[in-house]
Amino acid sequence: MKKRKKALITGITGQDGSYLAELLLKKNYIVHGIKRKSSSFNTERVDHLYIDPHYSTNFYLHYGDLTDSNSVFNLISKIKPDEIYNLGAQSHVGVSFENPEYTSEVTGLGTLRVLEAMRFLNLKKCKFYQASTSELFGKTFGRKTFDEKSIFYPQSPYGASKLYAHWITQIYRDSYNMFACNGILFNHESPRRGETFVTKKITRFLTRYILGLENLLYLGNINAKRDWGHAKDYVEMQWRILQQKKPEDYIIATGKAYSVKQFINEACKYLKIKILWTGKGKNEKCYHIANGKKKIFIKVDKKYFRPLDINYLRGNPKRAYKKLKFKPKYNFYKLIKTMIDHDLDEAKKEKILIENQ
Ligand code: NAP
Ligand code: G4F
Repeated sequence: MKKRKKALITGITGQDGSYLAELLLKKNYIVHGIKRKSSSFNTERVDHLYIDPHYSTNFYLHYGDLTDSNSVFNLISKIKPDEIYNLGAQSHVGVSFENPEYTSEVTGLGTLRVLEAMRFLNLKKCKFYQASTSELFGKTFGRKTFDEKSIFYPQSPYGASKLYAHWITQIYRDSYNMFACNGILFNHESPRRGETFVTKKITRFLTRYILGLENLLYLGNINAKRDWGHAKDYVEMQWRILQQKKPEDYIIATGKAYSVKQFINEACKYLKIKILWTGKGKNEKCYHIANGKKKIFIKVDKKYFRPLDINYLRGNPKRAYKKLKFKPKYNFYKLIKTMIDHDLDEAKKEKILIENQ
């Protein structure tokens, strides 16, 4: 009988970690994940996968932290995984300006800690996936798209930390002949996206707004453009990257870019909310038009602007199309619908709870 593969996922409680765990379990892997100690439950995204380990299960959660070499080393040594997916990170670009040192510890050095444990334990057959990012490209210099050969010029402490992680992954691959790969993923969203990222902030607000649970949304740079895909499509590529013959780095993107404002417009269209934009830059406002009246419901607030931002990111996924047979199931419009449908259900449940209080 074929031996079942063991995977270790750092960041299993996050958006990608939860989808990847589902995918690997479907592929008959035994899945181990590292979760951080928190004062309240932080496993909401994977609770449906959890089975009390006193019963038969293929899914295990372990306490650990990417800032703690001992926990990383001990877990890798105990589990001896066939594949490690390093998805754990302080992943919020805005927050990285407020907590740059912590971001570097987790997002940058955390990667080194995993690679060093693999090297020290001589896990020659273990494959390693690093969650690299389009934030590495940073400044556009007039470039229209970014591919595997584009130069990096990050614009945030997060981007700089990820750049270190990206290079250290390549350096370990070349120095120690490790099967270590970077997936350079452009923005990917889903109903499980963290509430402080812009897409989720919008879909959550709009669905709660139409049910009367919220009144006003404040946003930052709404003219920024991103290449937005769905996390479910992207985690499948994370797995495929590790199934290739040679360890290589890949761009995963849709090849299309839309602004935050376009995201709002499409979301409102889907919810049949009639809107009107006025003003420019920090004075830009969005009105909801209903019953012959207009009411401000989205405003720009300088609090949400970053000291530096990237205005435009669009990937060129040609290589992934060809080599990984990447064929995304979601486009921008389907992504928005999926997020809205989900958030509307959540808002309805919330409203019922409030009404029954
Ligand atoms: P996410 O939802 O923010 O998840 C991040 C995960 O990392 C969470 O499980 C979090 O745990 C964990 N984590 C944070 N600090 C940690 C620490 N000190 N030790 C161990 N784990 C820690 O991020 P995501 O969207 O799933 O993204 C997954 C990875 O891909 C990240 O590395 C991100 O930087 C990268 N990436 C994301 C995108 C995107 O558009 N989503 C694009 C390119 C690259 P808690 O649940 O306890 O917070
Ligand atoms: O949703 P965001 O915070 O995502 P961002 O900064 O692009 O980073 C995400 O994607 C990266 C891949 O490119 C990942 F590596 C990273 O881990 C993360 O998942 O912001 C998107 C854009 C930015 O330009 C931001 O300035 O939206 C703009 N924005 C405008 N108003 C806002 C807001 N972003 C947030 N989070 N909140 C706002 O109110």
